[in-house]
Order: sequence, then C-alpha cells, then structure tokens
Amino acid sequence: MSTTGKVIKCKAAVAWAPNKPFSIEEVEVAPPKAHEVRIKILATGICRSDEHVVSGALAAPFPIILGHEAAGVVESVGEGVTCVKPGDKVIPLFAPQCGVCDACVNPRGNLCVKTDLNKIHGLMEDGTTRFTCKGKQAYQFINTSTFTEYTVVHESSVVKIDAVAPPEKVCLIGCGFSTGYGAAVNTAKVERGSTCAVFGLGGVGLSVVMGCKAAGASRIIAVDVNKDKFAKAKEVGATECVNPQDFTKPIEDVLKEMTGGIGVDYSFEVIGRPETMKAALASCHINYGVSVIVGVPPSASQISFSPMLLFTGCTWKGCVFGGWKSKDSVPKLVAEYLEKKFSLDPLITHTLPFDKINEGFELLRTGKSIRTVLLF
Ligand code: CND
Ligand code: ZN
Ligand code: ZN
Repeated sequence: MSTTGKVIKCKAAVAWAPNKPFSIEEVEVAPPKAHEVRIKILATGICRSDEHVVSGALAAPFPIILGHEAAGVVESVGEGVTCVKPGDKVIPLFAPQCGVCDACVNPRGNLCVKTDLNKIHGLMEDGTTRFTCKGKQAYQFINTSTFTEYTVVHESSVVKIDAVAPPEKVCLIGCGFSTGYGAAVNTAKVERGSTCAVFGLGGVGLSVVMGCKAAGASRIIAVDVNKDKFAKAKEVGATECVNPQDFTKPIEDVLKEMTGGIGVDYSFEVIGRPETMKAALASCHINYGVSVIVGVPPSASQISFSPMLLFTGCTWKGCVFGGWKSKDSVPKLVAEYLEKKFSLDPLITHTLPFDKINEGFELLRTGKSIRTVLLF
C-alpha cells in the first residue's frame, strides 16, 4: 500500500528537553510539501554536534528530532522536485546547496543561505515542521533530522548517491568523514611535507588526520586528553600523539618545542572548546601558520586572544562540512569510497539497533566510541 501523500506513523527518538535521555516515540510525519522530499532513513551516525544540543552547548528549540549524518531511500517527493525520485538512495545534507545564493555561486563558498546552522530555528521554510508527537510539533534539526524512521527535507538538502553504496558506512559521508577530511584538503589546503596538529580525535578529528595524510603531510601530531584514542589515530596516519595532561606547560608550548620552536604549519581544533581553539591558533607558525576551527563553538561563547598572532601573519579560519559544496561533492565522495580511495571502517567502532540510541550516546560521552551507527 503506497504511503505517498499520506501521513506516516513511525518511530523517532525525540529529545524533549536538554540533558534528558531520548524517548523512542510514535511520531506523525507529514507528506512533503512543494520542493520537499520524504526519506526513509536506513542508517544514521551519532555526531558530537547532536550531543552539543542535548547538553545545551548548542542552542536549539525543544522538543527536537536530532541526527544529521545518515543515508536513506526517497519514499516520496513533493510538487516540483526533480533532483530525486522515489526509490533513489540518498544522503541528507545538513549543509544545503540551493545552487543560486551568493555562497552557492561563488567557487570559494559552501555555506548556503538555506543553512539552519547560524541560529537553529528548527523549522521548514513555511515556518512549520513535518513532525508531530503526542499532538505537539517537534522541531527539525539543521535541515536533516535523521533519528527517525522517516524525515522530510527541502530538495536543496538531499542528494542521490550510487544505489550500491552501503548505507551503514556511507552515512558518515553525510557529516563526520567529509567534515574532517575537507577541513584538511579544502579549507587548510595542507601541503606535501608539512607539519599538522589535530586537536580532538573523535570521528571528525580522525578524518582530519586522514585528510592531512592524503595531502602528503610528513608530520601529523594528534592531540587528545583521552589516550585511548591514540592507537586509532596512528592507524589512520598520525605520526605522534600527545596528551596535554602529561605536561604542566600549555599544549601550544609543547607543540612549539616539538617543532624546533617554530610551530606547526596547520592546526585544527576538532573539539568545540574556546580554550582549545586558542591553543590551536597559538601552536601555529606565527607568520604563515593556518589554524582551522572545525569543532562547533558553544552558542554563548566568546574568545579573547592576542591580535599579535594575526598581525604577524597567522590565518585563523573555520569551515562547515569541510568546505564542500554538498550536492556537488557528496556523490563524488561516495564514488571515491566505492573505489576504495579511503576507508570508513576505522571510524565505525559500534553498530546498534536504532532503539539503543541512548546507549550510543553514552558510548560517545564516555569516550568509548568513535562513531556509533544506528540501524533501522
Ligand atoms: P568526539 O566527541 O567524538 O571527539 C572529540 C575529541 O576531543 C574526544 O576524543 C575528546 O577526548 C577530545 N577532547 C575533549 N576535550 C579535549 C581537550 N581539552 N584537549 C584535547 N582533546 C580533547 O566529537 P566528533 O569528532 O564527533 O566532533 C568533534 C567536533 O566537531 C564537535 O565539536 C562537533 O560538534 C564538531 C562538528 C563540526 C561540524 C562542522 O561542520 N564544522 C560538523 N559536525 C561536527
Ligand atoms: Zn556532525
Ligand atoms: Zn545556496
């Protein structure tokens, strides 16, 4: 029996309030309106950005259906949608690509105006959401919402991928892998023979390490307070691992010493803390160092730092989704994965049924997992 044009009742993990476990609820998912696409989610990864909302670090409205790293199949499309059709295998795009705004037409840009990342409102373009739970509207999350059996996204936030791609792996191309890898190859443009430092060795940070390695960096210094992350970091390309807690002096001084007093060519903050953002900047070569903020800053945070660091020539920048133009790049990254140009296996430490989502978040909070993939 076709579900096209009908409300679908299905299971979703609803976050009712900050710092509370997810509740698996029956939700109603409305049919897609014009230029929208309803997707059956097949697999979704758990990313720290989802946890930032649960912990309250990243401000968002509640109740909300989180999740932004997934792969699925198109169930139905609204009027006017031509980019995908029912049955297509797809990846939802938390960084949309409308194709016509300033950032989309500029080759240097990728932060489309349709993004919901600057100040999360959790609504579709018409000011409503497609989710209802217990008679209440549940908010959507950064143009995706993937902790649900079905979701609805705008057509600028979905792209078709090769039908043979395994969803339980390529879901990571929807965020973690692409965000980290792209930060190294697109945003920093790491050069062959250079020295890099990566702060934070979760799924995103390890993907930065992979990007630095692919770009030919000769030294990749991995920094984390959890030493259990070091073996995996070395497996994917780190040449040295450092735990800031092993030193009394600041980590930037440790990194300067390790590089003969000059600092690294490229540094990456992949944690989401103002203090480590400053430390990563201060670890760079004072003249031509480039430091990239990849970790999501807490909504209420401010940074004070010595402008002398920028005056002397350092570059401080950030990137969303690794600087990739999402619609153009995601199908190509999936093709490269299928051609075995990179592996996602080292990033996936746990696979759980969707109902065990709270267990998956506990693994992230306790530093035991890199990526947990939830299967439906
Ligand atoms: P995850 O939590 O898996 O990894 C973070 C790592 O940082 C862990 O291994 C921690 O042990 C480590 N860490 C924590 N505190 C410190 C510290 N003081 N010094 C050194 N290491 C520390 O997170 P993830 O890999 O899923 O995500 C990393 C960040 O990237 C996070 O802030 C997330 O929200 C962000 C992100 C950004 C984007 C984007 O488009 N820019 C997309 N998705 C996620
Ligand atoms: Zn993410
Ligand atoms: Zn755009």
